[in-house]
Amino acid sequence: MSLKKINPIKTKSWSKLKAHFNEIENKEIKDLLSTRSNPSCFSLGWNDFNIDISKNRIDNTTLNLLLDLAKECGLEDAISKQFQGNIINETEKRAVLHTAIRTDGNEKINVDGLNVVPSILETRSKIKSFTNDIISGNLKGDTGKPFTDVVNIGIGGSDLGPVMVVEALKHYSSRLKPHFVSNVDGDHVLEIIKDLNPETTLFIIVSKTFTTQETISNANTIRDWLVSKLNVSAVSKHFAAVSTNLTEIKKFGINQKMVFSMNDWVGGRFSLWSSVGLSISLAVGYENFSKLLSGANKMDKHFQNIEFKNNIPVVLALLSIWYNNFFKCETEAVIPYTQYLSRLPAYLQQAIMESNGKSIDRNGNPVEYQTGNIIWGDTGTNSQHAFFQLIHQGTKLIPCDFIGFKNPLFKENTQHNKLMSNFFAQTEALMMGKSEKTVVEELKKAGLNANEINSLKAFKIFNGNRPTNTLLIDQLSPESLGSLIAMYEHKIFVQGVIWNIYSYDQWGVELGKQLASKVLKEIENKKISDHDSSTNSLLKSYLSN
Ligand code: G6Q
Repeated sequence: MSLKKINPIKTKSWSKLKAHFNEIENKEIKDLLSTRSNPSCFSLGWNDFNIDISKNRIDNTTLNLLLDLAKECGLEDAISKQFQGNIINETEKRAVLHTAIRTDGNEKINVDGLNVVPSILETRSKIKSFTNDIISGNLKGDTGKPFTDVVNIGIGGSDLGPVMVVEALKHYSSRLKPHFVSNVDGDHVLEIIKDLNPETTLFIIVSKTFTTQETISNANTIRDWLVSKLNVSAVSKHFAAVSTNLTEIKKFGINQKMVFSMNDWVGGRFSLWSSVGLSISLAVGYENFSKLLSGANKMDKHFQNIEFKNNIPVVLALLSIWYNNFFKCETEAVIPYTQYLSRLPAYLQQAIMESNGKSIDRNGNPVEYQTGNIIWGDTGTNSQHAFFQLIHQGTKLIPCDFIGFKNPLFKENTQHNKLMSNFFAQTEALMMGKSEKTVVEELKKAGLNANEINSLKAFKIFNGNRPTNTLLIDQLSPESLGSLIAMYEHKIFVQGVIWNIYSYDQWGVELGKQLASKVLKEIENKKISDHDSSTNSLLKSYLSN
């Protein structure tokens, strides 16, 4: 059964939200804070997550109307269809079950009438023994030496999730050193392998299709390098593969024991929980990988079972729609206050923008409203010294997620209070701003005369009223990270359901790929065919090199 097709802007709640927006548009968050009838609605506690949404341009009515919108758009039905394995990715005719691969094993999940849980657990146990064998040194390279380095060869969904998680969980590292090769840029792969010892390096080719140009080119380059350094029989000991394409894996020369399967009901950008996460398991050990899955599974249960008003992904998604569709915000920023999450914004860019960057609705018609948010961000405090100027005083309204942790990871860390004081201060400053009166007082105190104050004050005023969500979590652990990622995954789905689009396909990445293969042939044959005048002249210039 497919998802319902409901045009959100034709719903009663949308009309009410429009009228309500006119009332609230110019209100100040700091005033709304004191007038809200039920302040506890603006704070969502769950496990070790404490999510404060009170610094938003909303009141109780806004929240209620947004919750009505979710109901009117059939969200409840959509969630159960997703978890039941219905074909909700209709344009690719697939179920969407990344949630199944982090099952706690106590449920039955049917795809085409077959319970897939046993095979999920089987793959997991293969990941576990492989990980343990590599880390313990039981499985060795061609010359009998234990592996020291692991290189993940993949791109897009077969790279961004693993690379983000491995960086995020660096504190929990195993003895193996992880590396990631993704770009078809040959310099990228050569830069990475130049310092590696072929005798002690394991390569994992991660490609659902095993036809992706970037991944296969990098894998071939690395295989040639390995063969030149060792010998052709080393390939079967130094390469593992994660894919659905068993025929191509065999042709590459990979040993069956080193092959990990994938399912077509797990989309690339949601696949880090599957054998695509093999590099995560190797980098942090299977126990930690398993905790990551369990944290995600807990968030899945929260998302499935908790009423919408206390449902974290649902509420965050609705707030995002509020800003995107009513305030007409173009972008959202994600600012983690931990260096370990430096890759989170890039990961979310794919997850969010590839999923909801759509302009055709589920009826096949062009949408009449804005979809897909543009996501960007970087870690605090670094970003404070970079782009925060624009968030504080620029002309654009940019809702931000601030993600912080109560406890640091190093016991010896004496700087955590400094980090977190910035975390709290920034959201307060964004909301409160700084009034003309305060600016003038400060300038007077600093000894400026009236003329100087008059010419300077406008530049020093902060209008404030800039919305933020604060996500305060006990500690960055495999489990809390799993929950955090799953939270964003579900937020994406909720928005897609309400926008009446298909979040789980990605046709928009095809056109450029097709053209690139045509252009490559032309470059190789040194014969340019009929492009537009701009592309023709650029290609001529490239070929004249
Ligand atoms: C993600 C996309 C895409 C995909 C890559 C790699 O949802 O489908 O990013 O993951 O194009 O594809 P392969 O795993 O097939 O190489």
